[in-house]
Amino acid sequence: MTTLDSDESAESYFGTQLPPPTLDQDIAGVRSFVHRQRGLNRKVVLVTSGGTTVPLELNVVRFLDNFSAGTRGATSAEYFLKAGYAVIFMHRQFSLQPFSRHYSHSTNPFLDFLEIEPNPDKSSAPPNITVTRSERDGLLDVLTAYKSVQQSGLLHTLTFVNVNEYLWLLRAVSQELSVLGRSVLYYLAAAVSDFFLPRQKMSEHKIQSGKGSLLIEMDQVPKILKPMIDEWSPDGFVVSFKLETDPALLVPKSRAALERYGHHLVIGNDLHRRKHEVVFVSREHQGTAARDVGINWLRISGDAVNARGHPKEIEEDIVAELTKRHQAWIEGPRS
Ligand code: 9Z3
Repeated sequence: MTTLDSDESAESYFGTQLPPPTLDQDIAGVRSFVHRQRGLNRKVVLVTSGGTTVPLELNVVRFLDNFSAGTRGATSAEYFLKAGYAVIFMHRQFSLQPFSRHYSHSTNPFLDFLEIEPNPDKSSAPPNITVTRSERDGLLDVLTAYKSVQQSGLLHTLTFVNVNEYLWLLRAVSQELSVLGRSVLYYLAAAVSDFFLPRQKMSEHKIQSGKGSLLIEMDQVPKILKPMIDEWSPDGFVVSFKLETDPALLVPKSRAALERYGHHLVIGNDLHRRKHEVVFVSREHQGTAARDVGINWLRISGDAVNARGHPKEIEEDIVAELTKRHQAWIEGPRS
């Protein structure tokens, strides 16, 4: 297989794979959101979240998927909103979302917190629905934050399912966001497939069995961080995530990503320890040699609680650190 230079491979990808049918509509929505936030002089973060699928057929019956539930992205989006950012939340359809994530149907079903009580005024009137006493404070916190974000229009949501939709959207959204210059932060937490099946190689209809084993050769997904940083949004503050399952690879691979793309920060996380430990890999000083790299671990203990006495989420500390670094980038020297 020939390895293409990353810009070239991104260009050839977009030259051969079709855009999703809703792209223009999505771009128009992002454009007006960005325009509003720009007028208000607000910082904007693009949070990508959840996993991409890789369809195996044009009339898709089967696809490859990955484990990501979108917890990192949905949780971080809440902390960015709390920090005063406007958020574009680009997520896998049906993955976790800010606020509603607290009452996910599988881990915390909201129907279990509701009670039916007879209407005390009129026996013929429909009963009232109330919230279980022990859940009220928690729900009130979440609901208050949710309503306030809705009212202020600070959250814009976009969805993708497959890796092709993700790539087209990321390119278009980062091009739209580039007008914000340094005020934009990219927080790329989606779990993006490394391989895909180009439409030219896909079977039109459901792959039939009966011919023995199935062999599929996939192409490499273009490394789009490079054109994103060099061309689409050169002034943005870009944070990517690196996921590994072998702890020995985490720092070297995060470092290699930083050196390869020349962006601001790679946050490395191990699959099994990701809720308690991440590593920040960044250049000590912007513009310095790639070998002058800072490695900073961020850890929380399993029983840590936040200011309200709820279990602490590592995203709170990740976002606090990022907002500081982003501000320093905004105020830093222009090259
Ligand atoms: C991450 O590493 C995220 O932190 C997780 C979050 C996917 C682990 P959950 O959604 O999990 O909370 O369940 N995201 C980036 C993963 C990724 O695809 N990175 C690419 C790579 O590792 C580089 S962009 O090569």
